Amino acid sequence: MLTVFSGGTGTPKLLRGLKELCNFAVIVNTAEDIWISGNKICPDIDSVMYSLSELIDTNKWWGIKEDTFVTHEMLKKLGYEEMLKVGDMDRAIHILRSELLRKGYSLTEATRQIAKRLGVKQDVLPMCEEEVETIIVTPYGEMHFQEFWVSKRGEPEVIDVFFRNIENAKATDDVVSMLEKSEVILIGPSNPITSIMPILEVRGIKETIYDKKVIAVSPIIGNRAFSGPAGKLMRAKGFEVSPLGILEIYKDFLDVLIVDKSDEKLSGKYKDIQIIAENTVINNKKDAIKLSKTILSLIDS
Ligand code: FO1
Repeated sequence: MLTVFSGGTGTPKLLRGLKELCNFAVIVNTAEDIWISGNKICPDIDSVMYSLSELIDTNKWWGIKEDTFVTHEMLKKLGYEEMLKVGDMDRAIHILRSELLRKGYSLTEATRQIAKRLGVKQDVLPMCEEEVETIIVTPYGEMHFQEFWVSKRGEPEVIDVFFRNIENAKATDDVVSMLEKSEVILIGPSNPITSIMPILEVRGIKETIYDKKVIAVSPIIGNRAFSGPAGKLMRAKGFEVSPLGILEIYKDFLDVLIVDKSDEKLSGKYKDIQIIAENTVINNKKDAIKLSKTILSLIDS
């Protein structure tokens, strides 16, 4: 079995290709989740589900394609400003999730039900049930990741990043049994600090991946993050912003790092880790399928 660790942007792009070629499960970051207007938004789970069901808005890589924002705009007219621009169809998913949670279902079960209703065939598993929050420490104080990224447009200087309540988070039974069944772990091209680190820090996850084949796709090309604030956050955590910085973060358990063709000079062996260069820029489904084929060839080798 192949299990993919995913955040909300880079990896869902890849999953859209991978799903055409094989079956897999996805363990998803929930540390960027936030309650807005009475509903729980799980941006990364939703982007994974929307990508796997072809509902994703491929312009923004969050939300549902052709969504409208009637409720969001009406709330604004009423003087109530939501932190995130929530689409109407997207909000329907948040309402259903929150109702299931209020009825006592776990986030794992609520996600399973919603994914099934959206026609998703793969197992999409939240990393844990406990509420964990990515907090960005800035000169203006501490703020939730969404406040930093959306309200403040990722502009404040980042002093530190931490995951509130991670010490109480433990892998769910579903995550544990999926990891037991998995021979290969794929760490997608997601932000290593805010998307992948929370997954690795959930008790019971990192411990289980040392004896598996772990393949990662670098979200950093040259000295720049492909998208989002990965570069800024890596720097704040003391890592070099380069594929080698990614290697440094994952080196304890990594077997293969896929870097972009433009970083071909890095290919070869670094300690025990194989570095392979491939086109990692995903502009469309064809790119996603091509990169997925390379990944699958590495699994078989
Ligand atoms: N990102 C934005 O930059 N602006 C938004 O208004 C916004 C709304 C939003 C609503 C639902 C959702 O699931 C995601 C949303 N995002 C928005 C994306 C989100 O802030 C982040 O890109 C992810 O958390 C990164 O993984």
